[in-house]
Amino acid sequence: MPPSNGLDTKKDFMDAFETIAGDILSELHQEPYALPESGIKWIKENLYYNIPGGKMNRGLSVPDTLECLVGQRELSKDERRRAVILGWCVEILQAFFLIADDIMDGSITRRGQPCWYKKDGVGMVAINDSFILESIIYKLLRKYFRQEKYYVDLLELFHEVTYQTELGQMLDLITAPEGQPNLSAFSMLKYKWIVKFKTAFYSFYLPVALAMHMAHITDPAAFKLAESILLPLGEYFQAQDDYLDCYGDPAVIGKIGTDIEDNKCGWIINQALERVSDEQRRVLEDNYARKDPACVARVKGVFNEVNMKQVFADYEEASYKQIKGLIASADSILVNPEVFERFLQKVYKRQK
Ligand code: DMA
Ligand code: MG
Ligand code: MG
Ligand code: MG
Repeated sequence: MPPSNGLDTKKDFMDAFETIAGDILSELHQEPYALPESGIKWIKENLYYNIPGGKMNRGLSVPDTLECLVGQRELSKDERRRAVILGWCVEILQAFFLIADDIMDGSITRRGQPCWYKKDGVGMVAINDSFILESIIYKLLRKYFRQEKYYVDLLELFHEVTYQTELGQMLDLITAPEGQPNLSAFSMLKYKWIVKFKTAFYSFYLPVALAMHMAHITDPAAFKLAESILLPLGEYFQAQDDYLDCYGDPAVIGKIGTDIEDNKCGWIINQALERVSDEQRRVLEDNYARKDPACVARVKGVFNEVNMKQVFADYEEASYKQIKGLIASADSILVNPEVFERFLQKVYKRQK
């Protein structure tokens, strides 16, 4: 029996991180890099501080999905090892985005510790550190996949998904100019575009598409099918993230919410705007996007008045049903629907 979802899987996954970090650091010791010891120490800290420590759902889902796609037969040791490497590449991509995201969002904590840029002695060096993490993805792909027929597919996929995420982050940021609330610039339509691009492609489509390449799936219809389920799932996931930003427990989610202060076009504000009176709307206009706890409290007060907790609970149920429906009607010859079902179960009603 292949280890499915259990502790072994997680332990194997963590062990592989040591190998990856070792690969990267030992290459930097040698020519042509011969990186001075201070640089080696810095990169080591960058890797260990920023890459592990999350839920690792994205990374773990690459070997998990591959196992599902090959069906009855067990993964070979080599297949599993390489699926795990691809999983870490997704986690590294995520770490790269998060370092930059925390700077741009002015966040304080991440995964229960100070954001990297907030650490003493790091500051804006963090910008370059995020670029280094991105470059490391391509080092690993080259080392472990260069001989594969699908190597170029992996490269193109990482490049495209990175571009998509950056476009999403851009629209997220320009729709939230600092200190200048303009609630009429928000809409659910814009929201959906932002979250599809900033979150859904890299968090949900990418890990599955990587496993599909490893399983030698080449039919474009199979990739389209995966997208048609995983993008809506990603939208639901980001709505949860937005909800938790306001209502989650920082001790559980590992980060302190900043969306109200940051003027974000998030799920809660868009849903609230569809339900407020003129008077409540004025309270939102006067208090949204202000870095003052009293203003944040007034915004949350209006959210409570229009019952956003219940609105979210209803949305969560509706999303679950909608995605269940998408999975049920998917062509199971193209992709084993179990792939999507596992993802859905991982995110449904999550608290962190
Ligand atoms: C997350 O948006 C998107 C990316 C690409 C990191 P966010 O700022 O809501 O994320 P978080 O709540 O984790 O800061
Ligand atoms: Mg953020
Ligand atoms: Mg952000
Ligand atoms: Mg968030």
